[in-house]
Amino acid sequence: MAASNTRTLRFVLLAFFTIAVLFKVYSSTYVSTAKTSIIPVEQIISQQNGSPSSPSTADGATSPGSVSSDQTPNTSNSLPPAVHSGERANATFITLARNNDIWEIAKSIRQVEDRFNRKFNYDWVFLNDKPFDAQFKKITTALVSGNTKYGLIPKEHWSFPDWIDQDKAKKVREDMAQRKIIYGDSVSYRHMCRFESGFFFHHPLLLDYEYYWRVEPSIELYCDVDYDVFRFMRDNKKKYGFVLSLYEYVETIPTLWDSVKAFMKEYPQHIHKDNAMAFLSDDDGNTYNHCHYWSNFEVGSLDFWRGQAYTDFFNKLDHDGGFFYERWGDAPVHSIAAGLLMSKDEIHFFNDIAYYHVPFTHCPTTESDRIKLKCTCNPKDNFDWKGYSCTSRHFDVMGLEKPDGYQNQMD
Ligand SMILES: Nc1nc2c(ncn2[C@@H]2O[C@H](COP(=O)(O)OP(=O)(O)OP(=O)(O)O)[C@@H](O)[C@H]2O)c(=O)[nH]1
Ligand SMILES: [Mg+2]
Repeated sequence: MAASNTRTLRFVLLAFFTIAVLFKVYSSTYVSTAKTSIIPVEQIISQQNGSPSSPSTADGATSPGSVSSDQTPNTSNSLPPAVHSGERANATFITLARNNDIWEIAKSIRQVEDRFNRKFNYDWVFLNDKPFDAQFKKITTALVSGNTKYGLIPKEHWSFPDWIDQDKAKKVREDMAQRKIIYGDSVSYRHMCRFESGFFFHHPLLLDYEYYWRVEPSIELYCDVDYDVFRFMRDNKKKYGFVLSLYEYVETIPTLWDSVKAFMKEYPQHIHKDNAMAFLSDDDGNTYNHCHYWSNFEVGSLDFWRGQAYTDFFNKLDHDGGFFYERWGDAPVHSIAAGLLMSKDEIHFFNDIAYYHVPFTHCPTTESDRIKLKCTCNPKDNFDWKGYSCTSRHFDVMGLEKPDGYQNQMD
């Protein structure tokens, strides 16, 4: 009997406690998140501060709005809006991938979305030389905040053109395999480089867009990007944006510069009078110094690649055959075109987009930038000022002042 009374009392107390908690929660002020869940304001602020919702003063009393010196406030009004308001540019992300790249591209997308695109909701176009499977589409559609589009690359953009001597190309691959040149024996890598050099911007899914941001599998983004990168390009008349630059393997492009010189002779009207030749050559165009912007990250103008100057440039290179008789990469091809056919002011270094693609990292040099942008990269990993990077040269050519402390990151 006594045990039964105790159980009843416990039940009544538990019910009373539950009702009291529910009343307290529902009488709080609510904030609606982007999805349908509702979270009390105090809880949000507490989560952002990483501290209790009512910070206490030195004497233990609570004082709303004040924070003790051992805590680090991050007031909610310093955070960007969840969805950026205002006009957007006509732009899309672009990824070339295979179905089995799904989990590596999923990681890349998640980072781009978290750091940038969840605020802007730009579209994402996926291209493949084979049809994308249902799993690839399902996972990527779930991750991207804008529309996703999936395109098959036409055969003529991913095959040997009829003027290529297949036997000669095969011998080159065998020779490069023996010399252990990276991807030297690969046919598909060559199709990929030729496609990225000459065709992705002609794909029907891209014809209506003006700007693109290229994203590869397995990349990392280390800082918040709170402004509209595409509108920056448009409003500042930029046509090519990069984050890393370096020297190309000489063995993969022995005659590329010969073709470029022949192009310059044939089409002098396409060479911009305010070009960035000094980034590409140390002797005013006689020889190539092998500097190039690393094209696995690019933000650029699709209209530039579709224009007459670049069309003539690519056709010349394509007919010379170096995509197959050597192993010309899209990075030097794009970079040489940007350096010669654009005004140098149209090329932009995105210092504030911290990025990793194996094996190189771009991390902003200046600590205040890294703090402001909530970066997670180790500044020691920054490749910008190392000996094998061309970014220092880019700064010199553009007349840009190098950031304080860059000398400390040279080795
Ligand atoms: N559809 C398709 N995509 C490819 C193929 N080969 C490469 N890609 C894509 O083309 C881009 C460049 O290829 P990667 O293999 O990353 O080449 P890389 O960046 O020079 O070399 P890694 O150091 O291996 O990353 C990536 O987005 C790949 O997913 C292919 O045969 N088919
Ligand atoms: Mg890659």
